[in-house]
Amino acid sequence: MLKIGVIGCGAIGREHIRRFTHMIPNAKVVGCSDYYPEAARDTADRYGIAAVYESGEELIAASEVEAVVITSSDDSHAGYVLAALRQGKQVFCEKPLAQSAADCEQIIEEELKHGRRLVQAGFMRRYDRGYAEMKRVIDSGELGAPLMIHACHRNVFQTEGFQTEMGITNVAIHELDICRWLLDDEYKNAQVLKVRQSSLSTKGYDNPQIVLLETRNGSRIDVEIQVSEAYGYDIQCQVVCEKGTLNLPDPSAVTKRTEASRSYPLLTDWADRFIEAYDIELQEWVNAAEGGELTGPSAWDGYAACVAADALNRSRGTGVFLPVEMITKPKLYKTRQEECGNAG
Ligand code: ISE
Repeated sequence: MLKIGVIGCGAIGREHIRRFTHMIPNAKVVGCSDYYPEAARDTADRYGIAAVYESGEELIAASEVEAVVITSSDDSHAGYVLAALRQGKQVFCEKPLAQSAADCEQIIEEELKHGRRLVQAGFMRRYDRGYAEMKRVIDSGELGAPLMIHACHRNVFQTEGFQTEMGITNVAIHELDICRWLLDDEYKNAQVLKVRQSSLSTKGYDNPQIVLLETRNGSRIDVEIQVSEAYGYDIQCQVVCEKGTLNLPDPSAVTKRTEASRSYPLLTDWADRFIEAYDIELQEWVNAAEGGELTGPSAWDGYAACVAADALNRSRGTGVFLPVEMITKPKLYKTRQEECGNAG
């Protein structure tokens, strides 16, 4: 049984606590904390959590907490991951791993001291059945080399305080991870463009934005980012390969035919769209953490996405592509194939 402490009892934190409590037999949430103490107390009452800690740091240091889950605000992630690593504790951190590549480098440095992986980054899309099948087909080579990705990330709503840069660090970060994973490639150049703005979106941040990427192998990626006020929560991804294309399936829904039309409803909330992916992700993390050997997205993956995010945010308004420059990949994060001398 993995004894977990959860830092951050907002929407995603409570969702994960619900999973650990009701769906994952080998997990137990033994403590929680939140910036707003009453949120932590309410959550503890609701899910029968024994301990409420005054701060994330206190939770991390508590002897009954074996593994830490970080679901607090994005800007607090890196500090908590570092604190958990300093205690030698396993940590699952929601995306983004940090707000900058520099912070991710510190995390990597700290993790390397342990000589084994303790950090998993919450890139749940890798556990979505649609993306997983796309990855399987690409890797099989059946369609030849992947040449391009066209993707869309359309949102209905963002919480108070959302800013233009978060369109990259909080929203497009999913595509920054999933595209390099699908292509098994790293980014070379990145640029974000401001396009004609939606008159429906008047909260002071850029909306929409277009993310353009070039990979080291020369694949091109375009991602349309609508951070809010879209018609629904709509995630699209098309991979164009030499011999065919792959499209991410929509979640299943009943089709209605009536009055000379055919329709089916779309979701509006990301937590519903990826509900199954989150379930699988957390069950696999608990199993792996119990076994002591993590296999999910690593601190390196969190870093790679943040390096691209940094370049994108720096490129805003310049009209040019900026290079995406990464440090050398430490051995800890290399696949067997990379260790034998191939790309990486
Ligand atoms: C949220 O934090 C997510 O992770 C969602 O997947 C994303 O679509 C949403 O825009 C983010 O705010």
